[in-house]
Amino acid sequence: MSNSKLTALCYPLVGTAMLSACGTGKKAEQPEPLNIVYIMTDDHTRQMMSCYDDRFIETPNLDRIAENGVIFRNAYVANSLSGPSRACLLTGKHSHKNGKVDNHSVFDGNQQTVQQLLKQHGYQTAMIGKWHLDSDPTHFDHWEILPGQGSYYNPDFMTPEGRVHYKGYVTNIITDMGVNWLENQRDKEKPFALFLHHKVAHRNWMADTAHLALYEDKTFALPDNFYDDYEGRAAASKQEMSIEKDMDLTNDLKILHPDVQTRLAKAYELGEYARLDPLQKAAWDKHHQPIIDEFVAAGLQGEELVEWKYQRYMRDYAKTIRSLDENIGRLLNYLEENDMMENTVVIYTSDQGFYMGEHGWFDKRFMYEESFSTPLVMRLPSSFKKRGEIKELVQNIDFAPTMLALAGVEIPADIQGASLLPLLESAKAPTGWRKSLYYHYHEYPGEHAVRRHYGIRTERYKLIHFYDDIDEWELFDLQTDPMEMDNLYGKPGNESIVNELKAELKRLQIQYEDPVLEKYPL
Ligand code: SGN
Ligand code: CA
Repeated sequence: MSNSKLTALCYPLVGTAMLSACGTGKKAEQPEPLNIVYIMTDDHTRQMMSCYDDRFIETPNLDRIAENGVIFRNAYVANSLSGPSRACLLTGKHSHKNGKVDNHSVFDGNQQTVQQLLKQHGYQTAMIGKWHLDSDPTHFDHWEILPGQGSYYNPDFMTPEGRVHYKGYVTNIITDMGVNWLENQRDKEKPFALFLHHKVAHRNWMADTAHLALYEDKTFALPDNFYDDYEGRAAASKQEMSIEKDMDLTNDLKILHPDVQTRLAKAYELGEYARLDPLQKAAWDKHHQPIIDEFVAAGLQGEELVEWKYQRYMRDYAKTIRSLDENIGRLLNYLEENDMMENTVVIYTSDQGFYMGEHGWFDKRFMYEESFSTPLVMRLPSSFKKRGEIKELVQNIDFAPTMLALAGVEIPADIQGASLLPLLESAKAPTGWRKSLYYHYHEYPGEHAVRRHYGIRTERYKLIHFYDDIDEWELFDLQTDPMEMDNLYGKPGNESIVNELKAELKRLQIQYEDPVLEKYPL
């Protein structure tokens, strides 16, 4: 074993026994490499996970992960969109470095990835579920992925052997595949990294028929800024992700009726709705028909209509999360019953956050808190000393180096994220952790019309520059204005904080080598 490898092993795999052996000249006890179960959902936001926010729903099984480990209060993504987030995860690099800047560019799977490095160091690697990188997975011993966004019902999967059709509900199927791989398909002599990527809770929020009746009696409170007028925020005023204007009555809210003609009605009727088999369709129609009839008869307008849309949206989204939560419970039970928890780290996160009516929106993309943030909880073996809340600023570019550190693999110098292990190893926060995060969203022109922007977030402030066809800056004081309604940029008294933040933004753009700095020098 080379020295560098030994150093790497001595640090992260700790166990006290291991640490005390390091550097003493005594023969080190060989620690068992840790297994990694990385679960990532799509568009699951902190507002809909009870260990973060208990206003709306209960998620007891997701909360179980945090209860037996840690909850990150300040976890963020680098670019709030599916494909780019997945590329950040696999490479540990910002979008401009890994090349997957938006949902249309093709990910180059020949570049260095976390699964490649893990595999080189003896790990079994598996990728199951939503992939969304437009090129085939590389360096996985096993993969079964949804084509594109995939389907909620009776989904197809792509495998190295070709396309396979499944019957049932996608969240159950992905969990079954994960458990089946753990139980029957892997080499049990080797440590493993399982990437389980759910489709839930992506638009158009199709619930499992088993959960259709849930939340129907519940009225969800409107966020305080539901009727935002976007004053002083030009980019926010130009988006196309409003519940009022852009949420589709048929595709998104399942009102399939000849009197309701919408832009996406045919996409729903010939798409997700048409995939239901006769039994599923019978349950679906039985539940939805009375809602459709009542809606058409009511002829809602104005605020009544938009608030009706909000309630349906919240209910459907909540139902898909119920299914997820039950399936997370099933997977945790499997790991517990098979005595795997003492050598397995379970990571739960999403590809980004989402708007649940804040600013009047659904979707993501903006650097505002709801979509810039992402849930992040980890279940940890007892050898890790940290439990409870972690408040440091962390980002999805940190996931790859964290997995490498868990595996005792040296972290290549070109990885831009930082291992989170120092935050997990001791009850005390490490000194010298990052004080600011960098963000860059690239997909414009594009669906939902969110302008390109980059920015910086510190513990207290956020500075954003929207560029390309507009040139607008925004400054928010998150302490006094957590909902980001009052753009302080250009208002007297904020000059010095703007200058400080711009200097820090420039430092990050240089550190991460973002070429945007050449075009918009700071
Ligand atoms: C689809 C959705 C969009 C969503 C993108 C990206 N439209 O195109 O609302 O923003 O995916 O989502 S839909 O009518 O087809 O549902 S991402 O999570 O994959 O980035
Ligand atoms: Ca997503």
